Amino acid sequence: MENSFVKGGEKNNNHQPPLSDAQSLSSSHSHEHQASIKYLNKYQNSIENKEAFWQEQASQLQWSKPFTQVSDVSFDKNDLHIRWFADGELNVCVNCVDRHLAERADQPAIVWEGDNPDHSISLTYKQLHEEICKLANALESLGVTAGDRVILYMPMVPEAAFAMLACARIGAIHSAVFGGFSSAALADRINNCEAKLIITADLGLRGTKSIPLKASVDEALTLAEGHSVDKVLVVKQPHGSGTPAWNDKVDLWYHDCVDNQSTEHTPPTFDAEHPLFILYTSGSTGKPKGLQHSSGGYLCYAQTTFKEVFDYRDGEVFWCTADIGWITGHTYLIYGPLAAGATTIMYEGVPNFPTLARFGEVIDKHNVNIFYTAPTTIRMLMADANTALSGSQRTSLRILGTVGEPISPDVWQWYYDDFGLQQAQVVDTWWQTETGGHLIVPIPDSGPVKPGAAQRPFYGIEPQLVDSNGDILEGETSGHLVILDSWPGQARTIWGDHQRFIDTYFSTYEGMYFSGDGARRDEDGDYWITGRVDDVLNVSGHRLGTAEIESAALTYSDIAEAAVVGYPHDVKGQGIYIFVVAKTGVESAETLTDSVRSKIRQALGPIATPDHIQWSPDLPKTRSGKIMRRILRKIASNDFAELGDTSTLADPSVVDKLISGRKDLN
Ligand code: 6R9
Repeated sequence: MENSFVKGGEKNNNHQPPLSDAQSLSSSHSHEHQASIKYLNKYQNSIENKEAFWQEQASQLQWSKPFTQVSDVSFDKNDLHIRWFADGELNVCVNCVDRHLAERADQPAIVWEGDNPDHSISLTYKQLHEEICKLANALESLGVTAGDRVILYMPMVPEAAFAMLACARIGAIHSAVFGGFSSAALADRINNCEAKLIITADLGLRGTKSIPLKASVDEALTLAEGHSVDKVLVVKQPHGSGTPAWNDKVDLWYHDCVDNQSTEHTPPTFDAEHPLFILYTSGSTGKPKGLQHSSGGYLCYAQTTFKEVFDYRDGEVFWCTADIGWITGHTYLIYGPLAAGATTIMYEGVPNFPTLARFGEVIDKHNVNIFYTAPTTIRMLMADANTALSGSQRTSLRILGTVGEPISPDVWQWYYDDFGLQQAQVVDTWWQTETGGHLIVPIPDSGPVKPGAAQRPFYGIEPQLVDSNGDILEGETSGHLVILDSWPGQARTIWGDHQRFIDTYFSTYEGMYFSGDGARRDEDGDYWITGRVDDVLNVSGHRLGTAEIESAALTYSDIAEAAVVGYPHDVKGQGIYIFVVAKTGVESAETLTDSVRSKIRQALGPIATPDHIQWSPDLPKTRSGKIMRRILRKIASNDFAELGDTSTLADPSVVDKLISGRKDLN
């Protein structure tokens, strides 16, 4: 991509600097904030000639059989279907690895940085290809065939990347489950997708903590009664404890299956719409949803956004800190960078091990040019900036990305000024598990950047704001964020429940994809994401449904009712606050707080551990029995001033009791 932000690969200080503070965004300066003509032209063209635009992008993949139709899409809830490049055939793994061998066999594809600062491994495209072929052969010899589901419950080790790509190679559908999820959450996913095989490790390592992954898989298989798992492949970690509990009928060591396999494997080809992976994410109701992504459209979108949004240039080193258990770890740790022939860093550990200086040290050690992380991590670094910035120069940085939650202008500014030394452009990328890749983002060179704003639609993307009737709002305004038309990277369905897919995303506002987020559009037409408008929390950049946490609490036999809300949290963005009502007859309920907390942890995993548990004699309900969460959110946030109208409550006196209970907790 042609780009004047930095010319000819040299560092250049002539680019238009991002605005130095949020104040300078007043409307009197709005003429300075216009997006660049070049971006506007390209954007306009991508909308007016959408098919031609995506045809051009998709032609940058290697197709075994070219497609003749670009898209076949309807957002009508009575006829919902999303298909891109549907009669084309390709192999996703070939596109990420094999096709680069001619030119990049000896270029590092994945650089793995261990939890221990003395451990790192560089794998060239050639070596990556060999490892994937060996595993693909092993999976086939275990009877895994195209369309089978394979769960990956893995630490951030190279085998996790081999596993994703080997599945893609043989057409097996992978479903990565974050290692921080509990065995109960894993069991739900095993059953939901009817997994045939699980790939895991004996232990995971995060800082000084060991995570007993294999033991959790054992537990999950006990919980997932009648499951369909034949085999569990276990990667032996050098720091492993020796022999985990073992079931000879099911468990196999990864190295025993893989080491003697051939390093060659002839890749079959698959339809563009063949499912590549399922990834579970939380919604406002019920159990997590398994979003199903495609092969051709997803990869086209991953590659295009990776190259454009990070302005990737040949030979650069890219580091995305996300875990492969999340969508960011799929699109921008594995598929996007490898499709583009980049060098991608995979880091096993956590930001503060051995110290908070680690991220800077890793950036220097591997000369990282593009760094992509979450606001929660930036806030963590910022909270002890001296340590975080010590011991590293970070002069290799050219682009700094952020994702997962709104970034406040002060955090944005620190990221730009202090972490990036005012030399790297910040790109705040808004997107979702459902969208497959970036949708709203200040593409480098698309015009001046505003701290805290995701700003501009990516090429081919048509965002809009609507009111509660679904009427499109014009100009400077706030509303619910919808997307009017499809893009290739969009999820195709919810695994096993297409109706839920339609109901969740295409029924609130007819003919539009509803994101579940709210946003503001400013006088320049730039978007500012304000956060979820449904009952989904964003804790440290992770999505959690309040309903899931409530049902976990309700499995505790002494609890009659539970209501979960989010409240502002300095580092996590949002903290989890749970109001619980004990069953009649339960005495000194407060003494049960710790065991309720561990029950929820057990049910969902450590990321869902409540920050505050408040016992209350009752919850604020309307006369029709609906919990007024608006009031609970205010109370949890210690904001008692404007509780709004409480007259419709069945028992308004409950509010005072909640407030005094809140004050006692402080
Ligand atoms: C990629 C990812 C999606 C939800 C999304 C929104 C929030 C993500 C954001 C952001 C403000 C950004 N979100 N990026 N909010 N600015 N740049 O995070 O996917 O885990 O599915 O979460 O995260 O609320 O709806 P996912």
